[in-house]
Amino acid sequence: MTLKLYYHPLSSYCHKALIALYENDIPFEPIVVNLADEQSSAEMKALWPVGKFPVLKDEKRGHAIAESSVIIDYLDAHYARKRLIPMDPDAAWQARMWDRFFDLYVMEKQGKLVEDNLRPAEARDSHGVAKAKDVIEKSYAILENKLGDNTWAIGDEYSLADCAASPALFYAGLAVPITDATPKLKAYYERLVRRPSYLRALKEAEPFFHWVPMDVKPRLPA
Ligand SMILES: N[C@@H](CCC(=O)N[C@@H](CS)C(=O)NCC(=O)O)C(=O)O
Repeated sequence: MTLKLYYHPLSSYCHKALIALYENDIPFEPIVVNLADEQSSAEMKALWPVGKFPVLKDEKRGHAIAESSVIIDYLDAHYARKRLIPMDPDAAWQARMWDRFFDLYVMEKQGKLVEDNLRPAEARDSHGVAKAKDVIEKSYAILENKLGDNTWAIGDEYSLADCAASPALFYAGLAVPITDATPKLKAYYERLVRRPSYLRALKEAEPFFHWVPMDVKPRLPA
């Protein structure tokens, strides 16, 4: 197989890469990595010493590509029939800007909540957790204003920004629920989690949902 994806089915950033692969029916070999196991992660770390997944290996072109947004950019350039970063330059910067928004102000903050739950009681960072939740709440309010009548993050076309939004909102919603107080965001979230590409990634993650170190465990959309 030309493409190998080093990933874990539960990982939010890996969901972004999976969505892009599934959106375009791009064949790849999935390689599940256990980061806690040195042997399991050695091959991936040899490709990307930072040691974070997803990592995509393209055996045909001889490249290892890291960072979920860059993987999507690479798939667009070489494998996608339907681009996730639009050709139109103004739509392209908007897709990239909102991808950054979801990664930095929703996904990373959700990561802080997960990381804190894994700490021993005496090392918990309640100040950092409160700050992270505050940023997520502010992000929801920004999105409620931004979405308007859009079907997807930047308009009517599904893009890179929606790939980032899907896992960011799916996991952030466990700690900071998306409610009727933000109806446009709630409706957008419902569209995201029912999109076949993301639903497929979620169904593959479901057997591992009980591992998520949050009080509220993820569930498949009803
Ligand atoms: N900016 C990176 C973030 C990747 C990332 O943080 N991945 C997490 C899993 S969701 C990871 O590998 N964590 C393991 C670690 O930090 O040791 C991307 O977009 O791919």
